Amino acid sequence: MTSLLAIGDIHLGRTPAALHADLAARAGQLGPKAAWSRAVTEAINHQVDAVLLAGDVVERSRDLLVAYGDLKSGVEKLATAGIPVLAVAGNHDTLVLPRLAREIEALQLLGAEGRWQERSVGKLSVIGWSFPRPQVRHSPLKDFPQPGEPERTIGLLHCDRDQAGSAYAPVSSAELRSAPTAAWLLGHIHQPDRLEAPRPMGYLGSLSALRASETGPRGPWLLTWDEATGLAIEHLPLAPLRYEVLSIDVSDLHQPEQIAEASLAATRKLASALADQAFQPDVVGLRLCLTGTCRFPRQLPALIDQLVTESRPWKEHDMLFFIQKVSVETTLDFDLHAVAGGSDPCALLAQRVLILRDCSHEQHQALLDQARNRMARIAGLREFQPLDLEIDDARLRKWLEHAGLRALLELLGQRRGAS
Ligand SMILES: [Mn+2]
Repeated sequence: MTSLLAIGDIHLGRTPAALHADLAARAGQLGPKAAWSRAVTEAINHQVDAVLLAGDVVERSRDLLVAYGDLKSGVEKLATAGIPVLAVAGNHDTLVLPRLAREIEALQLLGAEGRWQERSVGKLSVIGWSFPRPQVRHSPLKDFPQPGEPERTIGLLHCDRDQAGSAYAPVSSAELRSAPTAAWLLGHIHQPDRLEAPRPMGYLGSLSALRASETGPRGPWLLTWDEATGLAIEHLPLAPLRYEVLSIDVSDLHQPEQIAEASLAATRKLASALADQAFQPDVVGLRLCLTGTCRFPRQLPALIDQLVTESRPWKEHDMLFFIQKVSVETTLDFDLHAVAGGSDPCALLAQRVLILRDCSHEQHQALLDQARNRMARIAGLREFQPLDLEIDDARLRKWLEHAGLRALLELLGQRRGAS
């Protein structure tokens, strides 16, 4: 049997973002460095034949020393255990990975200078291609060579799949499918694909969550091959930090305070599901999503603010949980069409919300354009320029609808004089 541990984007040198302030001191044990060290241990425990790195190993291409120590100690541990490391360079590490490969003997760069290169590992063969410079606008698969034994060849590539015109090695799914390999293990996109036998093909995903939006399990993949059964692949979600979306239906809640209890109950359920799995994260950042019909919409903004800023991490099943974000997807307890029927300010506002929701309405585009002009002026202010805000129609519509409904709730509340 031959086995490989395949690792997607590590981004050594990046510190985990969006941690709770109480956990700031532990950031170093929750980020890429810690996940890399766990992956090394796992590779040694499984006695794999090689570790594969699919690019973006380091965060910044210029800083040799930021990633050098951590990468080197892992690679050397693997070398001592007789496990070679094969890496392709991604767009982030065109300068630093070749330099690291020269400095660290056991680290082998595959496909330098943008030329495909094949290496045999046990009974398998790994073929890879490295970014020769930070931007490559053509598909590396254009000059993919015919491997000796395609049914035993594993392709390793950092690329932008199905994004024609991308500056990061654009390839199409069709190209990948028709290339003669037994598997494609890809780097670049941080959301892991569902990699499955008999022909695993897709993104390995980031080794650990680099942003709070990178939700769900993160870790390396264990690929095994034997003569009788062929390829098998398994995700090992060993990253110490994980973000999870928790949906909470608020329809049956009568008081705003009950949201905290509902969040605890949902977290307990998640915790016991995680406890049953082979790997548990140390820390879980919760992204609560409130759904259903809310009986106290006016109190929601203040409550959410409080949940995010005042709640502290708590422990369930030996894992620490904290609330990272709360988003509101609740529906209203009033009929927007009925409100829009009148002629008062509430009605005028409700009419515009309805126009926002109706793409075919004659005033729809004009409303968006008007808002874009106003927002572009603000986004263009020197203070906000680093945000590099892209104001596309979809985001604009969401922002406007959100603001419109919030104002409408306030107005309706004032009209009723209560709640
Ligand atoms: Mn990346």
